[in-house]
Order: sequence, then C-alpha cells, then structure tokens
Amino acid sequence: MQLNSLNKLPGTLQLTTPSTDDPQIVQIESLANEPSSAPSVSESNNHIGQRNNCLLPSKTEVLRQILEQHQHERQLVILQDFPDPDALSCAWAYQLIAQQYDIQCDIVYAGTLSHQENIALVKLTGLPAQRWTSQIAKSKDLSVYKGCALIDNQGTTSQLMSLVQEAGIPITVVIDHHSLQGDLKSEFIDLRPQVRATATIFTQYLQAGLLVLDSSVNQHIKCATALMHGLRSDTNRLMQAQEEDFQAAGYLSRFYDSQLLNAVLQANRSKRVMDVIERSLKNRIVQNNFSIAGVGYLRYDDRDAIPQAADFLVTEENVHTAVVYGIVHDEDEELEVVIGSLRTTKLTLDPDEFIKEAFGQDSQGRFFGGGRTGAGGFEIPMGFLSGFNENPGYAKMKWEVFDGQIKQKLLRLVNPQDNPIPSE
Ligand SMILES: [Mn+2]
Repeated sequence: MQLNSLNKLPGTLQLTTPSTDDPQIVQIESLANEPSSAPSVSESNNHIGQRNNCLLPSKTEVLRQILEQHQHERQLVILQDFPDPDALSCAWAYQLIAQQYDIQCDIVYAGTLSHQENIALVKLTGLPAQRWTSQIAKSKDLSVYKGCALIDNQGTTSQLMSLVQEAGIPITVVIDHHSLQGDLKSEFIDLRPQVRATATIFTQYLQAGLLVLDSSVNQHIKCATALMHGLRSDTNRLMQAQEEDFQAAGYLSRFYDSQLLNAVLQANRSKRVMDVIERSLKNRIVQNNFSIAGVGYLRYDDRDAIPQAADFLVTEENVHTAVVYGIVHDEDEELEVVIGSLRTTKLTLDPDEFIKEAFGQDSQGRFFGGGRTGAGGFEIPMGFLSGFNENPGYAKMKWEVFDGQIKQKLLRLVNPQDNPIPSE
C-alpha cells in the first residue's frame, strides 16, 4: 500500500507531524450513513459523490444568493471546541467572503487552542477567532445574530450549539467535509466527505470568484497562508491529498507566504505534550497492525496531545491505525471526560464507521464520536465518576476501569474472533 510504504521513509519518522485537529466527536444525533440522505434541498441537486468540479459553479452561485439575501446582518461562525487549522482558516475565508455582503461575522469557539501550531497560526496571522467559554457566551447579547455558520463541523462538536439553539439563531450555512453527523437543518449545506479538507472547498469558492484574492492585500496573503496550512494539515502534509486538494494548493501557492507558513510550522511542542507522547509510546499495544494506547490523565489545555500522539504512533512500521485516549480534566469546571483520537493510513478503514461501531451510542441514541477520511475522535462523558478525588488510589482505579473498557471495545473490532480481553 502506497501510504504504508511512505510511512517507512526516514523523513516521516520525525516528531514533526503537523498534527491535525480534529476529532469529530460527540453528540451525534440520529445517524445517516448515506450522505445523500441529507435533508437539505440545496444538497439534493448536488450529489455528494461528485468528484469533479462541474457542479461547483451552481454551489457557489447558491451560496452567493444566500449571502445576498442576508446582507447587512451579523452572523456567528461557530467552530468545534478545539479548532484545527482547517477550521480556523476556513472561518476566516468565510468572514472575508461575507464581508463583501456587509455581513459581519464573529468567529467563536468554546474550548481552547491546544495545539502549538494553532496558537502560532492565530498569533502570527492575526486570525480573528475569539474564545467564548460558556460563561462568556452567556454574558453576550445573542439577539444581534441573525444566523450562524458551521464551518468544518456540523454543530456536534461545539458546546455553543445549545446556547445558539436556545437563542433561536437559525443555521444559515454549513460547509464541511466530515461525514453527515445526523439531522442537519440549514439554509445552505455544502457537505463533501470525499474532499480531504474544508480548505479545499473554500479555495474552490475563491477560484470561482466568491472572493478575488489580491496579493497586495496583506490580509489576503495571510488568509491564503492559513488555508494552505489547513489544507496541508488535514491531508497529512499533502500525502493523502487528492487531485482537487492539489489543485487548491496550486491556486493558493500564488498568494501564500511560505516564510510565514514555515514560522507557524516551527512552533515547538510543550514539555507536557512530549510527556503524553512518551506515555503513549510506553503504553501502546500493537495487534493486527493497530496500535492502541491509553495515556491516563491530562490537563484540558494539553488535550491536543492526544491526536498528536496518535499521529506519531501511526508512523510505526507495520502499524496502519493508531488510537490514543486519555482522561482530560478541566480544573475550572471540575469536569472529566475520556477523549480519544484515531489516525489511519489504511484506505479501506472508515474512521467514522469504526468509532461508531466500537463505542456505539449513549442512552439518548447519540454516538460517542465520528470522523472523516484518515482521522476520527471520540468523547465519552464520565458522569457520576467524573471529578477529582484526593485519594491517588481512587484515581488510578478509575483510570484502569476506563482503560480496560475502552481497550475491550477496540480490540473486539481489531481481533474479531479473539477473546476481547488482553491477557497481559
Ligand atoms: Mn477539516
């Protein structure tokens, strides 16, 4: 397999994988595996399976009309709680596109910028994203917003969605490349699970004229650089890119600032992230080309260490899929949650299906996670067992219970005919 052999190249074994994001996690309402069952009218005339751009002008045209209808409004652009470069850059592109229609967009996320490259991206480009914790969000006057845009997500990975729904703000636009995560109601939907990055979709909008990039405009250069970073990051440095992703990268190459991108990529990992990666290496078990590692407890701010560890474990020889998980605790909110990431280079493994199959649904029928090409994530609330306990023995016991249960569920899929409980 081409991708497996690429992983054995010495150059890919370094610890500099531009870890993506991503995990498309949590709270997924009723599932529809077949994307074309999307309940949107605008979607139905543009089949998801399309691989060429022949239908794109119409999609662009529909978006243009929607934006025209919403002129002079104010919109919220909602990102997943832990936004990745693909999400951040596309939200910015959307803001710049919408600005031409006098639509003022506020780009918000509820969690934190956990990955060192994301922090660098936002700082170095001046990317206009704001952190809205639930407390901040509750203090805002949401009545000023006439609509919201979900970019690189479908609302299932943002804590802000419940507030937005309570405030009665309609979903105006959804542009994403994750598999359909459930019942989705929006005026405009462009959902393309076969595209490797939402940045590719946005670059196609730009090419189709929704925003004319101008190399003499500093903001355009920076946004193009951010899109290039998003595209690279969601395609494993273009290794999983397909023709349309390369075409998008080709277009962006006319505008992006390679030195700026280099500066973003030079961001170093914190010691705590390195420690989580070390734990994942120590704790991993490899079976049937799957590498599985529980990393114990980690802080909310270091949550992104989990996908970074999965990015690293999947580079091992004879490993095509890595799953890393841990208990993330948020000291401010006294909350604990199991968070996990999956990375795969196996083309026939669908992360969305795998995670839904492994962990199933909660009592309300919501899946614990999902995914896109090559990557997935899950989030399992700990309920009554959540919360800190003075007794270190208790914390250890709690971890062992969750660790054992997650391993058992994963190994059932990894070794379907074996005893699911490892004997080690
Ligand atoms: Mn993405």
